[in-house]
Amino acid sequence: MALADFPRHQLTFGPSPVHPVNRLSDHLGGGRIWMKREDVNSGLAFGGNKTRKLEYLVPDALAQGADTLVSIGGVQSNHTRQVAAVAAHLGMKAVLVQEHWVDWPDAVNDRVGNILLSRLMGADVRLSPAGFSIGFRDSWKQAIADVEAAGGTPYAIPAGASDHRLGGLGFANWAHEVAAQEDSLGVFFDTIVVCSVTGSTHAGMIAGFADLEQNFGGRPRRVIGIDASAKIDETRDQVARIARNTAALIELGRDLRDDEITVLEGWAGDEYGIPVESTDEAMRLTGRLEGVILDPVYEGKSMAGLISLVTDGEIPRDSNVLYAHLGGQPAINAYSGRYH
Ligand code: 5PA
Repeated sequence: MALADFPRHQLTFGPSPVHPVNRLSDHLGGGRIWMKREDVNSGLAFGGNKTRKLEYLVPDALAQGADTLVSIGGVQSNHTRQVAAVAAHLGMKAVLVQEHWVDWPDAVNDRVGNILLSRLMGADVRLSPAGFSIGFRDSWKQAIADVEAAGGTPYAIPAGASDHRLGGLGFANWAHEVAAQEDSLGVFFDTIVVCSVTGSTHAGMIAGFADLEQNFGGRPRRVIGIDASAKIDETRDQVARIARNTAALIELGRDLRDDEITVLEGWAGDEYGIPVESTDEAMRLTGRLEGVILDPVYEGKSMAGLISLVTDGEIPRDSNVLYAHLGGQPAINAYSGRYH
């Protein structure tokens, strides 16, 4: 089945905005940088990259007669907040397992930002002491079993909606959206930069851009993932697996090559969820020059990567670079001890 034939339940406003960030480009003195803004893609609890992925999971959940979305993430997960919003919007319940992914000392870490918003939207929020992992967890299986035991019909959504058959479709569609926007703007983005953790954002893009090239006469381009999990091997494996599954699902018509799957390390610091100096610098620079807010867990790290690649000339001066801003700002409130 071609991508366009998969059922999609629209949760976004429509195509997300694309705009240049000229003061940042001038400051770095390299390629021209633009942003595509998933942080303002929806009216559902500030949106973000998961809202796009969920557009393709929701028809499946509805077809199965589910009444409860069950998902998992860290205490400050953006993903679970978006699941809570989508459940509220559809008149469903949400059960969210929030694990102790980050050892962060902020006193209000489990009371502000994303978790506050999820509670406000009526989700059943369950704190769990388990550490960082993007895999399948007992606590999540237990939550699913609890819903069933209470007579409900759960729909299970893994961390970041990634390790799911349909998880890559949202960003495969994003690639097609970019191509349409390029046509109307008269620009070609030869390089895409995106943050990668559970992997289906980056993986979906790889499959989608390959589809454009293979089946729609598109030009080749680089899609560079910046690891923010500090577990580079796991991220690479996960991105490669989801990209290949998604490519097969949308009937790409060829295998993805290894050189189409690029996840770079160097900006995650030692641990997921803990900002380092380059993260803070990227956040402050983007805030000061553009009035655009990045978070310390994901986008601050991918922007740090972009800044290095542009400054070093790894991304050439004549490049048009599209930075995927994937959202995540609510978590900043849980980092008040660092940014004041
Ligand atoms: C997240 C993920 P992927 O997980 O698809 O690789 O996306 C990485 C990413 N930017 C990038 C933001 C703002 C994100 O929230 N967040 C997770 C969450 O639980 O919120 C899945 C980890």
